[in-house]
Amino acid sequence: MNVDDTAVMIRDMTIRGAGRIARAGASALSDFAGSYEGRDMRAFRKDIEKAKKKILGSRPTAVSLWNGVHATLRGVEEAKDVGDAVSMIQKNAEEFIANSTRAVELIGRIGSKRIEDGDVIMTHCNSSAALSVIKTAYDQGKHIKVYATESRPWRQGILTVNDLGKAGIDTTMIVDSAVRTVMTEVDRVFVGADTITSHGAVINKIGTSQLALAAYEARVQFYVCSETYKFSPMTLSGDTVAIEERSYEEIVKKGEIPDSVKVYNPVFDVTPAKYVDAIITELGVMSTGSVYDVLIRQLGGKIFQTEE
Ligand code: RI2
Repeated sequence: MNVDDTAVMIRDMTIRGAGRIARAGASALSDFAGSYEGRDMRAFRKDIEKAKKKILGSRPTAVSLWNGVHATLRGVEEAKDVGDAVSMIQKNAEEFIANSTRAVELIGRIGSKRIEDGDVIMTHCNSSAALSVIKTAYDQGKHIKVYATESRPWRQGILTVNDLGKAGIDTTMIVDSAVRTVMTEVDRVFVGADTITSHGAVINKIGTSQLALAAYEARVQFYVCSETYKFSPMTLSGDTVAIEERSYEEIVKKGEIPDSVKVYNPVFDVTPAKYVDAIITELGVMSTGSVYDVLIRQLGGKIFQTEE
């Protein structure tokens, strides 16, 4: 699919979910490179840079998109000609897509060990990583019950309950404001992530931090299911994560409230590391304190941005 259409579909959430938008970005850049007709390397660099900016400008919060795009363009600076750059991009994208898809499966297998027969689970929004854990545990024959939040305003909970319900899992949908009431019945919470900072704070769908607080209060285990490409290298040098705000029309219809009333629609929130029991990744289950280590290894020891 072309870059412009992909950027529009990510922005309007036709393609959504932190993992899916990263794979879509990688695939669009690969298609762009594959259909490039020019042979001038300088022009190619400029054009691919423009394409990269379009994809990255589509949604600001999930670092998965940034990491997917950069993994796809790795090495292009050193390519000797356009043909070389194109095959690098195609190979990188293919690898990124295959690895990120496999990571979701691995997270499912690793995370399912944390679920016991008879567990009552709560999840929020629609995370393929969290659903992989829950569905794998169910497929292993564990009897589980799942509470899934509606996740206003986009109501991604509808996707979640459809997926779980069709899989045969005992599923109950709740409104977001029922989280604290229901938490007393829950054994474990599993949510996804859009970005995890170097000190283990989790940026995920708005309302995640409420689940975390309610779980903390009720002494319920709170797990974040996240591929390691959702770890943000920029946060190592102190960058903060931009929280996307979307249109008021996702919350109220035009004319439903007076024009003088403002509507604030942040779509992600930050859960501090202290409320997270563990992060389930494709590398294994880790504490929030281990995110720093994984990032350093991913970056080959190069930690801080310098002026050079
Ligand atoms: P997976 C989603 O964002 C939700 O916040 C979800 O928890 C997160 O991406 C991770 O999803 P949105 O695109 O990568 O619905 O686990 O705003 O599928």
